[in-house]
Amino acid sequence: MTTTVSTTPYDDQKPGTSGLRKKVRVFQQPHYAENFVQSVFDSIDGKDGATLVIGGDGRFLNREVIQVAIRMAAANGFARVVVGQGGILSTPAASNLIRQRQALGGLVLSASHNPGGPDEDFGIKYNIGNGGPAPEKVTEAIHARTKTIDRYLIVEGDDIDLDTLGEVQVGDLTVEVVDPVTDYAALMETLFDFDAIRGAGLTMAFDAMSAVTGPYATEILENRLGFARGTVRNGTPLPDFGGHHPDPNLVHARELYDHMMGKGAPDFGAASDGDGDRNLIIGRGRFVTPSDSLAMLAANAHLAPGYAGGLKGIARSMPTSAAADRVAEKLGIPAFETPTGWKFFGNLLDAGMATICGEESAGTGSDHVREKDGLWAVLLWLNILAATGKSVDDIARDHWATYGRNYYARHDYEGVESERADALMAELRGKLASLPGTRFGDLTVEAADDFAYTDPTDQSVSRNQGVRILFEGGSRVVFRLSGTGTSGATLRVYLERYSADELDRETPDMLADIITAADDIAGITRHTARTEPDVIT
Ligand code: VG1
Ligand code: CO
Repeated sequence: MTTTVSTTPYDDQKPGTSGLRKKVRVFQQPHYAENFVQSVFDSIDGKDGATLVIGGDGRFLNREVIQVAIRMAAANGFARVVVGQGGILSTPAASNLIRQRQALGGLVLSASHNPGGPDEDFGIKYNIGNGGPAPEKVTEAIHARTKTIDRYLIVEGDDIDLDTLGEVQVGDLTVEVVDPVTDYAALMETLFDFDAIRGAGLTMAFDAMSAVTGPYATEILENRLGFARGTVRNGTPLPDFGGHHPDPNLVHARELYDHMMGKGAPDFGAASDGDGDRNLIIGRGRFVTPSDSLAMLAANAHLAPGYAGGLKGIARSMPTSAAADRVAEKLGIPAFETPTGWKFFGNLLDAGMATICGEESAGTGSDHVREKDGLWAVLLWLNILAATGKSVDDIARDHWATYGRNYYARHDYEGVESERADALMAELRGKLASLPGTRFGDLTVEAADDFAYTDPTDQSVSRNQGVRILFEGGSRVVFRLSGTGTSGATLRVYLERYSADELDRETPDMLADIITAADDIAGITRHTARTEPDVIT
């Protein structure tokens, strides 16, 4: 039954910030997906008799790759595959299932917030037994294997029925098709006070962006929490996300934003991304930046039953604003600053050093799973609104009055030629040592470095994680290149300015000087020929 198929390596299978992401057409090359999946299997021990979780965000190619991965899992010694019905599992639900089933790991098929369809993006990510993205030493081993791979193992056979719940055999492998929502919804009920949320009389709008959270949000928000039918918009997962970017930001979730800023807005608005791990939070008339959301959730988490005992620590990625650090300081708990990407939070969560983690890119989560979790953030916000009786705007204003406000924005320059983006970063790195003391307008550089992280649990070091320019007075700009794109380079410029007393200013005004300084320092226009970012979040 098991066939050994000869293959030759592809030279572009290096996992990025969150797994291997490429155009669908790249994945459709002969043996491309098989090579990567086999490289994963060749890089992990303990497959014999083990359980593997498989699921994805439902995008184009999801079902095809799942069928192949199941037959390869059978040929590589796994005893059981747990797969979401229809091939669907949100990233946080996959993380939960891996943990619940004590699986060896899982394959999460997604390109997250990137668009889907025959000409768009696909992705494969391996998660380890703690439910989280494989750490760098594992992704490096996988990458090394992709460069030498010469065969893969597969069981020949027909496609299995992914749409019927229950068990089927593929050779010696048992494939269990499970409801993708049940276990995840049960977990949410243990963390949050569903009765209080139900009883609070709140109204809301949730935009699932035609992506994976539709069925989760419909079950949890409408069926269990009693929000009105129609609260969940775009709730059916589509292989091409209806032709949109399933990226919950002010550009791609503009309709929700306009709704929340307009007359008759509900109390609370939220959206999630392609694979369900991101969240966008907008109260009536009040957008909350993801960095602020992390800080506000951490400051109020004790109001939800799952966090009533308090937090052990708060972790954020380096480009995320320091708002969360102020909360940690007040709570007397440690604050951690990690490189971009959820894989760096896993060890801190496993070690019980942090309870809540977050990124400026609309990712927030806790130790309940090992991925960021969009609906979790939505439910924690709802729990806080229900427990306090306050509006999102009240919570935000109270927070700033207590802690001061970190004005924050990210400017993305997309589709930049890779050579140009690399030249910009190289030039920047080359002049870091000379920057301290230099003035740009009214701003003076206090320190400049290339962020390196030493994991406090295993002392592993990750270098070149983004250039930080810190100005006197606490403002800063960070430059890094995206590790999730599939064509050209995306330059991300992260801008932050803290104010203890100016709490009600417009963000662009507060950041204007830093934006000018950023271009002076890095020569963005000179290198990229762009005068404006493509996306501001
Ligand atoms: C981006 C975000 C990062 C996030 C990653 C995966 O990475 O900046 O914070 O962890 O996407 O999120 P990059 O390298 O493009 O900046 V998701 O929702 O795509 O799994
Ligand atoms: Co995502």
